[in-house]
Amino acid sequence: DKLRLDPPEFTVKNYACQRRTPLKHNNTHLTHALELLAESAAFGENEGRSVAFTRAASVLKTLPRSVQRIEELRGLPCLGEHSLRVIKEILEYGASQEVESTRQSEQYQAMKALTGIFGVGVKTADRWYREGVRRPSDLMDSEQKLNQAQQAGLQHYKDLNTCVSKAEADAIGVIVDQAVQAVLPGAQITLTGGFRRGKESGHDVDFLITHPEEGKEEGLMPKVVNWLDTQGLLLYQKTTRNSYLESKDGPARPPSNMDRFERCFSIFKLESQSCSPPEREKSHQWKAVRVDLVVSPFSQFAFAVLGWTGSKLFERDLRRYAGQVKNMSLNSHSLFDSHQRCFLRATSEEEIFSLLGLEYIPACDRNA
Ligand code: DCP
Ligand code: MG
Repeated sequence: DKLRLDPPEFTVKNYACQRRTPLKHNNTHLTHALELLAESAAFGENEGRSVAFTRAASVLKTLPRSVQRIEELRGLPCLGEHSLRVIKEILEYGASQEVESTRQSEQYQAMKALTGIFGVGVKTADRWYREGVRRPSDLMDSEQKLNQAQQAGLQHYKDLNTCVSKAEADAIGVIVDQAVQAVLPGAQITLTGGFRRGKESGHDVDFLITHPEEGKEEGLMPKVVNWLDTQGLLLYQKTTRNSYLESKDGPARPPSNMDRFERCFSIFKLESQSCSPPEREKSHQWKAVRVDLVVSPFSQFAFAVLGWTGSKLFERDLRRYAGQVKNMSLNSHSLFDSHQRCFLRATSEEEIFSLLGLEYIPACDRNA
């Protein structure tokens, strides 16, 4: 019939790293719904289902205009039966029953609130939920044992669940640069994560630190953290050491996808920017802000920037594409060619895309 003979309305490539995903798009009413189902699946530790909904949402983000009819989606990748059913319902009735009942459910709301505590993952939140915990305040005078991160998370719950603005991220950038220059002149810092993709707000601020002279960056993190701490700028910090071993012909392959840079998960005490000093006296004079610091050797810097810019789905698909299409193994340290059995060097993100045979996607279009 006629419908089948019509060419598809849109064409979209399969992997997120093969297409441009700008920050602003035309289908937020659909993507928010699918992302809520993805989140709920993640709360149920169903990663496959969660990624499937995330991928479906991501495809809709790349479309140049708002979807009106389900038929327009014919031929698009990553849209499973379940996602299509949800989309169809929203297009026809304005909302999806499954999405709305999930949003209202006690379990979803409790898991959302509990995983919103810094230091609390799905496993812990789920255990607490089964033990009757529903809100962060339920933890205040309960028997539950909290580790240091969770204690800090609970203490600064409100601030840490208030979005970080770009202005606040920039203010923290100035402080981090000061700290880094004080302990290692010539070191360079780069804003990564969502803010590098052009987001105007985020849940944390991510920085990558390096030094153009290879080796100079070794042991840098404890010094930076100590400097910040001495200035009274840290409410919490946990530093993990670099566990990555260099071998003769290149970086050794890490056993997992996790990267092994020197890393610091922290909570900054950011003095209020806008208020004048007398106003500051009155009430809240500072804000707790989550900051992630990562130190990379210069030789791995391009891979580190690419790996820490995100989005998470873009990263996932870059790695999947490298493995499935190119028989290569990509992580935040290196690119390994399994066929030639060697590491491929690169000094820029552009080079890495080119080694993967991909068109270069600028950071602002990696909002997959
Ligand atoms: N990342 C990673 N491995 C991790 C954590 C993060 O590869 N264990 C990457 C992918 C993310 C980026 O680093 O896009 C930053 O992580 P965030 O969780 O801070 O995510 P975003 O910065 O993208 O978003 P938000 O605005 O929520 O901070
Ligand atoms: Mg971030």
